Amino acid sequence: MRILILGGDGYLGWPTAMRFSERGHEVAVVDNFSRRRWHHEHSTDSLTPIRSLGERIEAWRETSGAEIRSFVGEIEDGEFIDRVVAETLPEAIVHYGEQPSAPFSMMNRRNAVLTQYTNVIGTLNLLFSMRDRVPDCHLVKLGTMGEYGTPNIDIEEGFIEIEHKGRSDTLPFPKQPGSLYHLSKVHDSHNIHFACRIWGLRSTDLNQGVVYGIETDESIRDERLVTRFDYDEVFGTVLNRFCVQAVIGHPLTVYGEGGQTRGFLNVRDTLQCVELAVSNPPELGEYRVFNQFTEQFTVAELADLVRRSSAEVGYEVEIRRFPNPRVELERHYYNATNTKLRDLGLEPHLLGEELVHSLLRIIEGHRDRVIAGAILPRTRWKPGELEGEALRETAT
Ligand code: NAD
Ligand code: USQ
Repeated sequence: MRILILGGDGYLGWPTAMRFSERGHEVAVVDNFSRRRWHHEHSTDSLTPIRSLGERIEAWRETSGAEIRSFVGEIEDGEFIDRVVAETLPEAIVHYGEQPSAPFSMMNRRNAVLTQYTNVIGTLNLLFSMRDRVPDCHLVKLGTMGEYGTPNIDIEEGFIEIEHKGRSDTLPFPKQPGSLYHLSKVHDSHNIHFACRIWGLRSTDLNQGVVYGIETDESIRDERLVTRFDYDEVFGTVLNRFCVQAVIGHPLTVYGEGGQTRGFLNVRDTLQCVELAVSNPPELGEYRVFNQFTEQFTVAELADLVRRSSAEVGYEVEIRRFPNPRVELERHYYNATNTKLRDLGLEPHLLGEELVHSLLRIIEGHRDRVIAGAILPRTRWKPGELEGEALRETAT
């Protein structure tokens, strides 16, 4: 197949590009390097020393013999993305190319506007190009479990059957996201659903949970193929952060009570899920949603797992509760359905001490690159609210 990967220089996009290329597909990637730029602006960096996209592509060619084409530009530039779609005529588009951080989107007005503009307008431009250039193409769009928020009922996969005043219908599941980033994904979902209903496009919206891990089958073949790995308070996700904190002797930064529950998955399973979605496309006109995670954990459970696993390899780890910089429930009901990808054949890599050990080993190899000052939470959902409390920590 001809597959276009938007955000192909990112944490998930680069390993995905290699995976589809390895399977013999014709792969092209699009990126504007905004993730690299935002790190530069915040004086942070990936823990893993990632190569430029050009070097990665060359290393992949040497290792596998396969070519990956690249296009550098902004997806929200409608003419640019239209040219790329017209030139590559993809049969599937995997769309990772958005601003992915909740804290980044809550930092200030500029970042909030940038997040919603780049994410929502980027996807809208893409939908027009698909309508006009490749109406049969399958859009596999990365959404997020955070679109649903934490309702006090079971979370379904995109839609819920509702009975109301004696009548019933299947309608989009209610959305109550907790950040302006997560909200941008809700707007995307509405626009994509609209394009399927009105123009007859086809799409799979992958409501993905929090991803952890570094290695994939392709990235381990050559150190130049490694993907990025972030641990800073803006771009790092919770389990990746906890593992880096364990290695450098920083207390694990549990926000609030730590009872926040989320869906999680290994980066290897992200690749499996995206492959399953691409290989099993929906009908034209169909908009479907898969909840893409393999297990649910509370933040406190993850902290315990990291403490336990680290102790086994000689690290003494302290868990600390920090005043929660976010506005979110710290104790709540959470039960999300995730059967659709399993029905298609997903075989999860479950989280355990072995995985944490392997993460710790990889992190140890780069510990001299850790910027310790980037770890403490500084971005507040309500600026001013926790002023003066940032460093007042409660030992558990
Ligand atoms: P990432 O920032 O590493 O990757 C996104 C890539 O897209 C980056 O290389 C960035 O430079 C590029 N990009 C961003 N905006 C662009 C634009 N307007 N034009 C062109 N390129 C652009 O993030 P990631 O962690 O790989 O996440 C990929 C996608 O998956 C995102 O949409 C994110 O919201 C979603 N997601 C990620 C996670 C996770 O835990 N990492 C979980 C759920 C969903
Ligand atoms: N948390 C801590 N300590 C930390 C970091 C986070 O307690 O040091 C808590 C947060 O308060 C939150 C939970 O851990 O309750 C998850 O936070 P996170 O930063 O790991 O993840 P989140 O902000 O939700 O965003 C990440 C990705 C995003 C993706 C989302 C999937 O950055 O791109 O959409 O996970 S989901 O959470 O399912 O919406």
